[in-house]
Amino acid sequence: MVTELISALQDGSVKVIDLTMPLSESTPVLQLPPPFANTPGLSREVISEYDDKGPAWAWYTLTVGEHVGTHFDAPIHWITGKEGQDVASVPASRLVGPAVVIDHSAQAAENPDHLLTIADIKAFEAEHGPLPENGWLLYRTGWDARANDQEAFLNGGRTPGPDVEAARYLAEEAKIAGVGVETVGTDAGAAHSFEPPFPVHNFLLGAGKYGLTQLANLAQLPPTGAVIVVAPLKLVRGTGSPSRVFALVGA
Ligand code: 23J
Ligand code: MN
Repeated sequence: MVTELISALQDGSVKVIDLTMPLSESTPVLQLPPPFANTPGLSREVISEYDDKGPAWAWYTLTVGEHVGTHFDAPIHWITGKEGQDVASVPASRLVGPAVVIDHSAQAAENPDHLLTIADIKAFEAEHGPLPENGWLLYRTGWDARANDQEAFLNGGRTPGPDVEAARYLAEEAKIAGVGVETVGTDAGAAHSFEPPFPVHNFLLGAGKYGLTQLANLAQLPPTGAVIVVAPLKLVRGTGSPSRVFALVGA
């Protein structure tokens, strides 16, 4: 009941956790190897700043790639999903739902190339039940601790993520709406050399599901029981969008 939710928010028994990384000129940005083009990060130009172009106000023009910072991947981002939804076509009901967290922060600290496997997902499901229908699998790796340092965050392209079979399972078997990660992409850093390349993008977006990257504060979520609210811009023809992402968590 929403009335109970209101009371719980008021008495603090449900907390709002911000899963969003700050978006600025220093937010880490993906770097693909040549010959691929890269996205610009955030930059801005002054329109006016309490000056003769606007004496009482400040405002700026943003230049930013769709896939910068904490952001959402829509199906049309990938060629396998190109007949699918753009960001503006994603129904709001797909952007609010249950979230579960698989925590591999210990494994990723040991080995930055660590991969999530089907066996890991099935072990999680054996303990906690199936991945939630219309919900999100959030993959915790501890990578958010590196987000203030582009070099540590990109780590020379060595970052954890799902392997090919896990990506296929998440796209084709699980009933989830999407997959969220702390790293710069939903795919592992080595995924350009997987077969197919970038399997999470390939399978998940091809199945009409969604991605979320550069999440923060997943350590504050329980393995199951949180609700996530994902708020990308309603960008027509958008392949992705910087997003604000919140979780509601019981005390
Ligand atoms: C284009 C190509 C490869 C990747 C990506 C984009 C992303 O990570 C993204 O933000 O969608 S891995
Ligand atoms: Mn993206």
